[in-house]
Parts: sequence; C-alpha cells; structure tokens
Amino acid sequence: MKRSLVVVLLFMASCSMLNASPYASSVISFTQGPWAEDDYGDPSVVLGAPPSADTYDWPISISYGPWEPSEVVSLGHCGSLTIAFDHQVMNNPADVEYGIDFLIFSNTFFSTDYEGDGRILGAYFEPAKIEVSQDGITFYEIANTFADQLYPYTSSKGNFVHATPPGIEYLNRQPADVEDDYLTGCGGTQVDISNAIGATLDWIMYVRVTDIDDDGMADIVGFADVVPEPATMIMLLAGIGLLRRK
Ligand SMILES: [Ca+2]
Ligand SMILES: [Ca+2]
Ligand SMILES: [Ca+2]
Repeated sequence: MKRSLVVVLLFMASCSMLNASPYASSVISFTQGPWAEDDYGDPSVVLGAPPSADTYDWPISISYGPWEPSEVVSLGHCGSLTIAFDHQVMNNPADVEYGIDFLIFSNTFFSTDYEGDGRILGAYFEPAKIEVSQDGITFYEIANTFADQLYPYTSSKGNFVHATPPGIEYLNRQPADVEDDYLTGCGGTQVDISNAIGATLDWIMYVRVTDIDDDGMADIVGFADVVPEPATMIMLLAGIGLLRRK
C-alpha cells in the first residue's frame, strides 16, 4: 500500500472519530411503565454526556448518583427506552478495553456507613434488560448484564469513554479505594456486544433497555461508546493491515 494512501486512510479514520459523538445521539422510542415518580419522564435527558455534578455542584461519585429530573429518566415498571448512536459502536476484542464496547449510566450508587468508617455496605440495583441492534428492527438480548446495576459511575476520571476492569470487589471497602480500582474507567454498566444471544455482531448502532418485572424500576442517565486509547487504535489499524509496509 502506498504511504500517501495510508496517510489519507488514517486522516479519514480520525475525522470520522472526531465528528461522531461517543454518546447516545437520538431517542428512537420511549414507553414509560406505571408507578414512575412524577417529573422523571423526559427520555431526552439520556442524550449527550452524563452529568459530572448535580445542579448544586456536588460531583457525581460511586456513592452519590445523579438524582434530578434534568439528569435521570425512570423507565417505570417494565417500561422501555430505545436509543441510537450516530455511528457504529464496534465490538472491541477481549484484549482492548476488557472487551467492553459501550457503557450505560444510571443512578445506581453504593451506600456507605456514613455514621461509621465510611465503608461500602451495599448497592441499589434496579435492573433493566439490555438489547442491541444493527438496524433498529431486530434486537438481540445481552446475556448476564443489566442496566442500573454495577458499576455506579464517577465523574472523577475526566472522561466517560473507558471501561472498568471486571470483577471489582466493593463490599466493606472505602469508596476511594474502589474508584482507584476503576483505573481509567468511570463505571457504568459494562456491555460486551459478544454477549449478544443468538448473533455474532461486529458492531451495533441501537440499544434498548427494558425494566424487568420486579420491585425496582430502572433509571437511565446516559450511554457512551467505549473509545480505545489512541495507541490501541493504531495497533488495531496495524492489525488489519492498514499500516503494512509496501
Ligand atoms: Ca466486545
Ligand atoms: Ca423492575
Ligand atoms: Ca435506579
């Protein structure tokens, strides 16, 4: 391959990455189930980046989730929300960002022993089923992963586009230590497209979340494509031959 062509291809790849938003760009459909709290019915709050702080400038952390109607939409009992990204969300291989492809942010948080030593005592989960699609018509359920569950997200990492290592323990630990274990990740539900049931998907563009039939009602705050570090991106391009010497 000619070097000039390689440069043009890299330029095009970086341009398309710059133009695309890593966050959900449109709401396709929303059906709120019964029993949702008043005022938490605007699905457009999930578009764009999740909030870093509430309107009183309290930063969002793994023990202080977003809570305002301008930040959170409640699915209600068995309600459903479908969003689209403005680009293909690629299925990262297992050695890139732990294989995680996109994140779903919610208002889940760790409860702490605030009258004692501050350790984490538990977590508030209100799980929603996750489905993915390439065309917005045929959806595939993601196995064993639920929105409004692990991990509560934090704004302390500076961005919302990196995955959190799997299997972080949290009970009886200090919140700051757990956030340290997130490394460059910010939390959120960690979704691997490879866990789609009944399909092998290289990419997706649509995500549907549906509250499951239990006591809790899932709340959603945002969606983010996981963007590999630039060095990893160049390695990926090299791996598929774009950087091969002529
Ligand atoms: Ca993946
Ligand atoms: Ca439920
Ligand atoms: Ca919730």
